[in-house]
Amino acid sequence: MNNFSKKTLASALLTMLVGASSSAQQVNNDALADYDQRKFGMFIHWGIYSVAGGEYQGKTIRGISEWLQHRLKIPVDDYAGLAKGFTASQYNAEDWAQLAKNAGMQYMVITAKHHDGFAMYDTKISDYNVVKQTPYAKDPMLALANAARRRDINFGFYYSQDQDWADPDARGNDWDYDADKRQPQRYVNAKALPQIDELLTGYGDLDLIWFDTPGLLSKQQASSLRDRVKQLQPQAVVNSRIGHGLGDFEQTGDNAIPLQVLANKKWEVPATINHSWGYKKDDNHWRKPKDLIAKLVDIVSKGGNYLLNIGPTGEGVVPEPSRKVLMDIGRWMKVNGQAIYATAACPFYYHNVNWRCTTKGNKLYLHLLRQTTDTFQLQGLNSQVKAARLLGVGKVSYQQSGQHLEIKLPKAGLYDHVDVIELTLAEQEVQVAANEHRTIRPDKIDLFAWSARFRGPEMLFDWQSNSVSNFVDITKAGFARQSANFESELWWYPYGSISGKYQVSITYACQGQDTAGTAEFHTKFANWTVDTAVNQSLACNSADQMQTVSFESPVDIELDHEQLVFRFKDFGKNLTSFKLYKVTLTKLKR
Ligand code: FHN
Repeated sequence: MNNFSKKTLASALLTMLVGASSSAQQVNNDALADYDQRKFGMFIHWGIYSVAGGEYQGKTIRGISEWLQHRLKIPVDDYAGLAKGFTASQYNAEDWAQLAKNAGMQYMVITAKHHDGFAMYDTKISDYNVVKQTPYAKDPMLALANAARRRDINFGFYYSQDQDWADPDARGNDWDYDADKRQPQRYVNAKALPQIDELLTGYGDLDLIWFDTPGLLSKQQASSLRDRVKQLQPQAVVNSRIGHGLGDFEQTGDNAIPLQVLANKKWEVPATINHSWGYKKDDNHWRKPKDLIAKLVDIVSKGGNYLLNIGPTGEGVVPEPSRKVLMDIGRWMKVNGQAIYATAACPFYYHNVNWRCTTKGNKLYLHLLRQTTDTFQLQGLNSQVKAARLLGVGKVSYQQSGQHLEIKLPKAGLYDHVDVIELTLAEQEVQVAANEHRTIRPDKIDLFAWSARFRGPEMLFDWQSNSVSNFVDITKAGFARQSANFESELWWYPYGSISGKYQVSITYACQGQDTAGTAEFHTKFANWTVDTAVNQSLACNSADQMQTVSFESPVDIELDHEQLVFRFKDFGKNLTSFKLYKVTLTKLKR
């Protein structure tokens, strides 16, 4: 099939998936199909916050570095001083684009203006920009856009349309400006719309515009931004953080992966390699290549795209650990990218975190995340397997009897990356037994520690024990207890797939006479307010073996609960040895 017909077929498939509501919003289906096929992108957070790296006048903020100004309530005039340190002396657009290419990334999104309101391009709308305020004194964006395009990497801009801490009429800065006097329409007319126009007219063909934190803008204001994009660059897709349901594709929360396959709409997970988006000097909690490859696989297998972030310094240096991780992912992608790009979501339900799958026509790719024996068993496959091979290695033997498939692997034990088995099927499409189909099981749901978003930077996942450890007693660490402090929490995202009254039980290990503390499980709405919370003291034992404890009270889960959260309400003596394997929700009969 040539490229055009491939694109048209993909576009037709996506139209079927996305359905009528999107066509009413005039989605460019070819562009959306192209975006869907690319799967893996590079996000770049670069601004004058990159100069501070999370430190300002001897204070280090906990949490994400690009929020420095907001956390410390730094007046705009003082914060602007950071621009003097923005030299970009090592910035090399070709090198950044090549890094993305080597990592197997096929699109790129960079912050043209983050919440601080500082434009990282040559805007004529305000002098608060990289050309006028920094010693670098140039526009870094065109070179990057062109470097990306030369490598067939799609290119787009991030634009914070609602928060702008340098504008009295925008949302966010209530330490310099009086929120009551704010006139958002004036800001939209005078800054947001004209800047969006500049970005859409000055940098060639853009593939996407990535809005963020919709906040207070009205539907009419958000529509005016979207209309501008569609008039000036009809092929550019827009993410759902434009607000009011006006996006071409859905944005999950940051680092938030849905529990199960979501194949009825296109979506993307923006994610960090450490825990900050902007460069942060003290954030050395770099995720390992295996963890990130597994996340990529998990996301793509559920129908999403993965937008993975780098945070260069004010000199334009990509921190070495993130560079290294990306190179490792790239090596994996060279062999296994065929099981990622242009694939469709897995048709199976996932009972555990040991494997994920993707499909492409008559190919079924089994991604082995956690394999402890030398055979892999798959239940519920109704298609006939014609051939099986381990990508990068070669043929593997298998036995199929009815709906049961057993594959013999060349080695046993835990691998340090993800191995992929490609099955060639007799049918043009994978057939799955109804009882193994991907719909979430409403009666009993395992929330595995691995599939959660880890909120605290210190938390560690261990593939061997399949559990998360290193929960921090934030009161001891000397941090005030606020949400911004990123205490040790696990967040799961059901995306409307769970509702009802559930018994909560947790499977964990900890060692000693005392407790690990009082665990809390709670539900949250999209605005992050806690709805229902239940708690339970967690006893430890000398054997340090996994045990399951049920909470005394059940929890009510509603369809619009965005997050399900595990955390410690208070901290016991044995917290340091605590390891969480999973939280199980069992539906109670009414
Ligand atoms: O507040 C921002 C944050 O700084 C970062 O840019 C992320 C990336 O998805 N978006 C916002 C929070 O969701």
